[in-house]
Amino acid sequence: MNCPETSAIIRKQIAIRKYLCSTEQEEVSEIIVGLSAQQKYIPSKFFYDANGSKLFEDITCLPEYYPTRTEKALLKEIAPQISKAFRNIDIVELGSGDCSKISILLDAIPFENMATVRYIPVDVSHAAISKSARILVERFPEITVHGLLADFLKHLSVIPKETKRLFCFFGSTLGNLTRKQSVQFLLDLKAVMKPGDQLLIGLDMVKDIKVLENAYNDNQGVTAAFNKNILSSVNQYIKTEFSPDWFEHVAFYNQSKDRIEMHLRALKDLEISCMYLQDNIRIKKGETILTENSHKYTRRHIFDFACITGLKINAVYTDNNQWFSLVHLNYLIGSQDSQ
Ligand code: AVJ
Repeated sequence: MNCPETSAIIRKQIAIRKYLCSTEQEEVSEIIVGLSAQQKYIPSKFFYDANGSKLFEDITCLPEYYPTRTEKALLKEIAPQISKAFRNIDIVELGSGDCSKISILLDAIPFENMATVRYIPVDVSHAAISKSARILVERFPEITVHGLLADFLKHLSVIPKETKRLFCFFGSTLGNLTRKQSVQFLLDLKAVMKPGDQLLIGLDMVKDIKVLENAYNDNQGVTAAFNKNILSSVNQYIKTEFSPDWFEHVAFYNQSKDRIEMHLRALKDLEISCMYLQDNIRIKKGETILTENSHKYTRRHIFDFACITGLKINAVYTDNNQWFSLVHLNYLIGSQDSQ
């Protein structure tokens, strides 16, 4: 498999463009701002260093963590319907991570159309993009991969526009944004979409609180380890010495806001020095740092999103328990005028 011809072909099929700036200044200030707020917080994207990405993969296999498994099964079910018409299309995946979800969709594309399909993963992790690009071109030799090393919250404008596109936003990643932020994000996304483009978005639904809370409080403590691991990411960026042992993992459902909140709760009074701050960071025993919001949705939210963006709901697919939904939206010709 490793002969030079093969790798030459693979190289031709894969291009990766980088749009992230190399300085870490922005990240440093995002963390500092969060730790200086009244309710201290750390932006959730800092979960995903190498160790955190691995722990997240472990989470997706936990018996309590239903979302990934449910979404994949659903995707497998609907893929033939959605993919049969794919020809001359760019499939853009926002926050692509490993390529396991997109593979399910690609698997259902008729073979004769495969060479007209380009896959555009957008992710902040170079490792994730290059690894998944390699796996995909091995598995689908006809396809072209055009990776974008970018933050989809900031760099939507760098996504190629020449061809009609399907935007995929799986995993209920939208749930990390507050309601206000998610509406703004969908409006930003709509603003780069053109008539003929489509959006396929995965959303975790409101359900029995026990099921929700168990999914974020697993028996093996993997979610707790994932939560505490964010501190090592913080230590890297702002050169602090937070210890995971000073905190306990807390995750609960906030019913008034339809979201799981994950926090790190201080087990004792803490004072942490940081070269970027004049004063020490002070945390009282029992005080928490919010590390993640994971919003859950109802049909009402889905219809509101469609209404606000002016995108047309083609279908809302859901599993028998209605635990997870895949929403397929179209940008219809003329729908930019109908708002
Ligand atoms: C990747 C943001 C969808 O909110 O369920 C899993 C991350 N956090 N367990 C989620 C997560 C704790 C996950 N998302």
